[in-house]
Amino acid sequence: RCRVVVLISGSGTNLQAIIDGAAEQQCPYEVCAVISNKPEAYGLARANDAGIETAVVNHREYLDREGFDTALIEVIDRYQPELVVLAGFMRILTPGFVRHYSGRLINIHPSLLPKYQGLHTHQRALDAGDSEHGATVHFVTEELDGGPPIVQAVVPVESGDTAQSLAQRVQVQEHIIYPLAVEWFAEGRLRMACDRAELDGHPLPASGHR
Ligand code: 3YE
Repeated sequence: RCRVVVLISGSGTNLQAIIDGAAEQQCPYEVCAVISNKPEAYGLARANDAGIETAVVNHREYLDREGFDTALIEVIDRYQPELVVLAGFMRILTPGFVRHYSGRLINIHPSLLPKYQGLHTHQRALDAGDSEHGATVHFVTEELDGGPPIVQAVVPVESGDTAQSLAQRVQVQEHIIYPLAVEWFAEGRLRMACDRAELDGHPLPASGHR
């Protein structure tokens, strides 16, 4: 089975969806470790409950971004993962880190990229009066939330929505598309080639289309 390491900073609901996926019959991946930059992250308890190894690499204990990322690489690579999954991991990664895992590092972002890179995406979609919002799984490149998209989920914005109600609707879909993307990768169906994602050898739509 494809060895996956998951990085978290918080409650880990996407982590839980990925753990639940791994428990299904004939799942092509296994979560071999969960690593958090925050010692108090609830996702660590989720991993423990599932019998998965955990580690903390606390960014506050490092002088700079390079030092933190180097330490993180060292811990991740002990598990020899084929895929590294960011699941609510809230640190911007250095070019060196991104290069080290190029083509085997993915993230989920709560917007229909290329719209709303960065933070506060649900409020920004509401403020813009968008009728649709969603989430995007993408390969991680140097540019924050700028890497090739793999799969998007679209949800309607409903009248009376708040950032919280909209976030909830988006998260239901995140928990479907993230395990799906991990499965595709584990089955050898998903690649990053020349800054494009490919599924079964066919290019996936670049950012800006879907
Ligand atoms: N790094 C690169 N490219 C990417 N990290 C993530 C995706 C992604 C990436 O596509 N190079 C919040 C936004 C980061 C922020 O500014 N974080 C601060 C720390 C804040 C904190 O610790 O609470 C920082 O300085 O990194 C994953 C998503 C990152 C979101």
